[in-house]
Amino acid sequence: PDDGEGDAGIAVKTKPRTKRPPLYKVLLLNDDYTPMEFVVHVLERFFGMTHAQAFEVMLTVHKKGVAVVGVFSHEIAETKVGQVMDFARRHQHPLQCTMEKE
Ligand code: NFA
Repeated sequence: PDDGEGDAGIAVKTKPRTKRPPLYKVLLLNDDYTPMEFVVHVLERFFGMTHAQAFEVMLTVHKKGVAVVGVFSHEIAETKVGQVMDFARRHQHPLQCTMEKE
């Protein structure tokens, strides 16, 4: 605990620093095999997008190769990635979802 004094009894200011937790981008990657409708469904189901939003984001991934589909705390991002990877594997689609520190 900083008592606000240096070794020689000199007052030393310590800035009150509030620490915000780091955020993580969740990325969806394009592939040649996952059906477009499946990707749209994933975006609606796990990222709370409307059908129109989901379709738009799906097309961005399809055309650009990758897109950020959300930004979350580490724990929430990990959960989303796990849910998408699980769901894709259960339906035997190669869809890939990853996360990276913002
Ligand atoms: N490229 C896939 C197709 O043409 C669709 C897709 C979009 C897959 C976004 C993965 C992510 N069926």
